[in-house]
Amino acid sequence: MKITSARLIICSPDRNFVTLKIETDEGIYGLGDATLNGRELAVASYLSEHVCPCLIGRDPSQIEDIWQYLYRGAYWRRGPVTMTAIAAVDVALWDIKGKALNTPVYNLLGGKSRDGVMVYAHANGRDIDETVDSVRKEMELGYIAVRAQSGIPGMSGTYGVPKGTKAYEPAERGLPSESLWSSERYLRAAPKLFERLRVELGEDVHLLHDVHHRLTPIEAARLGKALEPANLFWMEDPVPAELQEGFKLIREHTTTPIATGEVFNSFWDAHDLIRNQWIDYLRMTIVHGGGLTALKKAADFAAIYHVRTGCHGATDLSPVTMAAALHFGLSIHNFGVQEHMRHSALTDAVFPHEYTFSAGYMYPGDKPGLGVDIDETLAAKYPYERAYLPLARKLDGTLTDW
Ligand code: CS2
Ligand code: MG
Repeated sequence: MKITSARLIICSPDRNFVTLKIETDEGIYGLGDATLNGRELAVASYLSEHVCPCLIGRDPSQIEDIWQYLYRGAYWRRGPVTMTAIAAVDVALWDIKGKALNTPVYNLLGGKSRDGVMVYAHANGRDIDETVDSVRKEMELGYIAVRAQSGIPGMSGTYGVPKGTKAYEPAERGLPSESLWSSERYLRAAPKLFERLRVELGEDVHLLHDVHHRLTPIEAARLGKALEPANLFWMEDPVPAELQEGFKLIREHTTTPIATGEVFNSFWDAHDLIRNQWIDYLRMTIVHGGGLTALKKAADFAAIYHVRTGCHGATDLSPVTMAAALHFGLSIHNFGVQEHMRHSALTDAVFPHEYTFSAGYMYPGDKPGLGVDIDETLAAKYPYERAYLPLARKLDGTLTDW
């Protein structure tokens, strides 16, 4: 089998997606997600200008060799653009291999380790009352794990809470918007939210919370301690992770489990975090972390240190990544949880897929390959529109992490 073409399908059904389609001389094709929220065309250019020409004529079954060729051969290593591009090729090749061998991708990763993949949904509200109702709604839909994000008293808006009545979508058309942030007000409000959630909804539901990189280590330690009575499943991205050692300080003060890594693009971003057990869950995701080939290696290293996976799964990761994540989550032993921010009906129509949700778990289906496709005719009706993630400033105007 030989690769005969590798081309991009860029579309925007509600939000931007970049999809790589690799076709072969035996009529089998594979899909890879190449979406990097807010920087989509950078990855598209990296693929079309620098990667795709090198794929033509290659044997698509040589997944490991092609991964090494694209990683080492670039000379300039790592970074979100490079690793998202490599991930798109990698996932498309696993899709092709599954189709060629007439088996679902999870079978190529070691087979099923569990019946289904536990997922968590997003709940949010402008205040505690709305957020409690939102978590309750997700539980009524069948989720047994729910992330809760609430507005902060005295602040006009914050991460994770939609501005209008539409479902929360991180990227916004037009130039980046700016919002204000106050760690002091947040640190007063967050523990009250989870105290109320436990009183109203009980102990059984897994509650998660995303700090979204906005605190210092000692502030995160304070929050982790304050959240201990709520028994969170995890406190996510407590601090920016460039200083991996910063997590050591948090760890010394609290037993609230810690998850981080959705912005990681290489195992090396998590090396110290894992080998020192400074985290409990690795959020690095297939589309931004170099693909299934890379994530499998990262997960196997993490397993040695009792670290489990908790892959990122927001709407800015396409259904191709969702499918790949479910095959991955079904198979690896140290699976923790998979994020499931539901795509819109229009996005699901552009990306028909086999995966399903039932009673808190998702299932990738048993179709050969990933079990996801793209309707190119429908996709063409929704062209790319530049969009950005918001920025944040402290009350005194200092730019901070959004
Ligand atoms: C968030 C994301 O899902 C999460 O955990 O951190 O919504 C994140 O803000 C977006 O994926 C950024 O594109
Ligand atoms: Mg997050």
